[in-house]
Amino acid sequence: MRQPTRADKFSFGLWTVGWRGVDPFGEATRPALDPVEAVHRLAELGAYGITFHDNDLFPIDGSEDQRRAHVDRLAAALRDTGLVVPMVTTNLFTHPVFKEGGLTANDRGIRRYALRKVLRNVELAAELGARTFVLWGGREGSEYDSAKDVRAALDRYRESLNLLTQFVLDRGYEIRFALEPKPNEPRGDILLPTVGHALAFIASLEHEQLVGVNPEVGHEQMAGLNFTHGIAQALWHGKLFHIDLNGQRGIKYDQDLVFAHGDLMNAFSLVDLLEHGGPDGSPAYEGPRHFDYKPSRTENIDGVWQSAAANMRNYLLLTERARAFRADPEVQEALHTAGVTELRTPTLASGESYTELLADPAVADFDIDKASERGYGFVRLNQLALEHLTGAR
Ligand code: GLO
Ligand code: NI
Ligand code: NI
Ligand code: NI
Repeated sequence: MRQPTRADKFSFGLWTVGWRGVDPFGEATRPALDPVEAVHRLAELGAYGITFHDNDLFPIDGSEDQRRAHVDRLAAALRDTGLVVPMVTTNLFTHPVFKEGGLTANDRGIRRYALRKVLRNVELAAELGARTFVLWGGREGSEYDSAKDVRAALDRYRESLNLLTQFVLDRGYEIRFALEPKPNEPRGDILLPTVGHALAFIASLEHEQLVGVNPEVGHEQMAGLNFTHGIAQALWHGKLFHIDLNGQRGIKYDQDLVFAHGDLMNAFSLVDLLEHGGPDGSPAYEGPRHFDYKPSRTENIDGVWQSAAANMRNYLLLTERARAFRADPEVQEALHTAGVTELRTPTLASGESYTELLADPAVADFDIDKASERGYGFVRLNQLALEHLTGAR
């Protein structure tokens, strides 16, 4: 198995390897990690980029000089290693001021403060050459239905996105926004809970071409949804601007496991789609392969780097397995039997209207009993996938 290289476009949030293991029941199990150290270690492991929230780098209440010093230190580490910053994001969730929300907080003063915080960080994103700005609204939501006017909150969300997109247009920044859906945690219910909700919301925006989604494996799976299906629909809408890869085992708290350490079959179909779902088996997605995971609390710093490497290795392993799956003539034949390729043929003939469809005797006399006899061989197809996945073929 080959080692990851820059060309693979693997990126990591500074908050991932930097997570100290604080959870609702326990304190940190690891010391703080210097972002400069993280940049150097990730570069050695084969990553091409890092991403960060403003406050992964400098404190929320720091001075301008402090902020500059932290940014300059990071920029120097990027120069030393050649790593890039493809995406930047804002922390609108840690400080108590955001306990009731940021861009959609009931408190107007907090909303204005949050908007300014995002605008300032978009300036920083542009300075560092980032092309994507992610917004994860972890605190945008409620625990109690009567406590949040959801329609007013969506108005305020839209107002914010309209302002942000106008800002990048006016400034001439080449930045697009990506909304990251999540059903719950930390709020009881978060606004824009799934990819589908986010896509519908985006269609209502003034500059909707500048806004897409940043789906996370675990977030959709926390809602019991099929992540590969969500990604396919985001691609279909031309809205997959970024992705958060990790692992999740079923409907429970946000686990942020290493990529593929959750639903392995779904990870396989995801990589197959991303890497081979484009025209003629080319990649369907060209952006960063970004990991948003947490090194488990049980790990010391060695385990942190082992887990970082595991994310990339698993992605490459699955890419290789998916390639073998596609290249197997038996799989091609099974796909054909399953009708997977047949679905690409339009239902109507070219230029055909409902009048002709209604008048078509072949349709009127369609033998539904005979058609019901068809076996699709989906189980065999899935078994072939599993055998490639496990290296049995
Ligand atoms: C939390 C989210 C969070 C976002 C990050 C980027 O569950 O996944 O880590 O990805 O804030 O905006
Ligand atoms: Ni998450
Ligand atoms: Ni997560
Ligand atoms: Ni995420």
